[in-house]
Amino acid sequence: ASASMRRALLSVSDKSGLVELAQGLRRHQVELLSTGGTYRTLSEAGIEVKEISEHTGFPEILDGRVKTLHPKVHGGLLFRRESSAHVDAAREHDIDPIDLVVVNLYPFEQTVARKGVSFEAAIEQIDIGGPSMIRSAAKNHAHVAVLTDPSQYAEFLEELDRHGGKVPDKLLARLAHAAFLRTSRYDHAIEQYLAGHAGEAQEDLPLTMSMTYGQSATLRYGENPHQRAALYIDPDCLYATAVGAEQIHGKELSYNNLLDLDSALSIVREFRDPAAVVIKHNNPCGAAIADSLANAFAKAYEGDPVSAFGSIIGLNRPVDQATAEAMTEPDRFVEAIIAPSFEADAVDVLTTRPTWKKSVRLLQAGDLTANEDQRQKSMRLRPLEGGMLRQSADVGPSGFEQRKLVTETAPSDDQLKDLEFAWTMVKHVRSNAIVLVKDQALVGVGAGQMSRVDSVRIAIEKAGNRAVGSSLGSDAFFPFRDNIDLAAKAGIAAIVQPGGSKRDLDSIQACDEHGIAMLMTGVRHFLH
Ligand code: 93A
Repeated sequence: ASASMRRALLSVSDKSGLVELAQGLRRHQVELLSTGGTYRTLSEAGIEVKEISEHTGFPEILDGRVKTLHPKVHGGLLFRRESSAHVDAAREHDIDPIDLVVVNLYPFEQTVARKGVSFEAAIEQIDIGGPSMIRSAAKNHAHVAVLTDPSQYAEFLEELDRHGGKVPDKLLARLAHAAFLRTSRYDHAIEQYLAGHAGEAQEDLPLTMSMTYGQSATLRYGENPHQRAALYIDPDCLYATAVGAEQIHGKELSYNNLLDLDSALSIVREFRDPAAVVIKHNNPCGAAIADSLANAFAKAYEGDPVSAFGSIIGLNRPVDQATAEAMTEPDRFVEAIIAPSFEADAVDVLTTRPTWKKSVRLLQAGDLTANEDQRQKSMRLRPLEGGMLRQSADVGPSGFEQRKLVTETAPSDDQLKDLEFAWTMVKHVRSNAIVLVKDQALVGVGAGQMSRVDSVRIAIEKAGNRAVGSSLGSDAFFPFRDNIDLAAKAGIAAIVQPGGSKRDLDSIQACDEHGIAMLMTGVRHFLH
């Protein structure tokens, strides 16, 4: 089925493409109605068009605040063409059908984005008549078409030509969806502006929320192939993210790729020095900082080369050729790489090496430091069955700056660097989290265990003989001294942890017995 286009109402603020569209409609003998400014543009172009005030018999009043808010407009859009009662009512009240609405709205978003715009000027840009027509037309999309953006005009005319002046149902349905997406975004922009004006947005961490995430992509599947999944992007997020990154090469991203890429980026952006991280199942299995990106990558990969197979790599510098060479060494397999950008030489290496999977996904995230203040205020969502948790992101001061030495032994300068690195990394490992660090590289990780001592044991096992002289970070306090005793046996030299256990003194005493240096930060960094 389809709808015939006999009468159209055009009322647009953005007049681009308007004349061409009107000419196309006239070719199909569509009668054109129009509001003041739009009418002028069309008649000046020599197009036959009637003013809406002539059609309704009611003038535009109140400086244009009321121009199309009339029963002859909304009746003409809303009556059901297949209902004899509706058709009779329309006839009785002299209401002619309107089959197409072409409306784009007063530029509210652009107006409030400008500096120094007065509140009164912003309010005047709240379009009332336009969204009303868009909504009426979209509700009655069984019979009525609605265009809300010049980018839709060309396809619409092509379809009209192809179907002899009619619009197929499928297109009507798509246009109706686009229409409500447009009005919902428009209202969201007004809501955000008024929230700011009313002082609501002044809160540091607003706990009110509006969900305006547009569906950006349907994913092939979710965590597992039998799960359906989609990705949504926050259009208001201005800082560099994995979901906002530009994919310049490789296979389609999967649900699990996106999870890992998100973790990878959140880790490497912590460091000012060249940094690399290797992610598997949302935990880092390798990470390092160094004097160059290539060296950072090599150190990170060496952290756990077995786990690194099929990993996601994060880097905090533009990827250069040397780093690309290091990544593509034989027997290395990487699923995806995210970095601020890729140099042309690096892309060349990463996409043509014969021994390397050419389907590797390359993602350019852009400047990792831009709009950091927005990131600092950002919130994280976590779905629950039948509900949702929301909290501010763990992005503030880590606590390392307020660390206290609690043992007789103090860390050496090198150990202090490793402790700081460990403290940064442990924030990004699922709890209970233990990391071991040597020479500013991750050498052992214990993640996601139900008892802390098991995480210590796993981290030590992963590190092997690299545990000797390493520094340990723990995301929360040690409940018992057994953790320290295990660490001492493995040769661990220094520890950083929040402290706060009833038995802190036991742990401190254990450190003193073993000659281990320990810092307490006072800040816990659970991550579940
Ligand atoms: O002030 S309004 O909310 N009142 C109305 O009745 C109305 N009807 C259409 N704004 C209204 N419009 C808007 O006028 C349209 O959405 C469009 O953006 C604009 C087109 O005006 P003109 O044709 O005079 O340039």
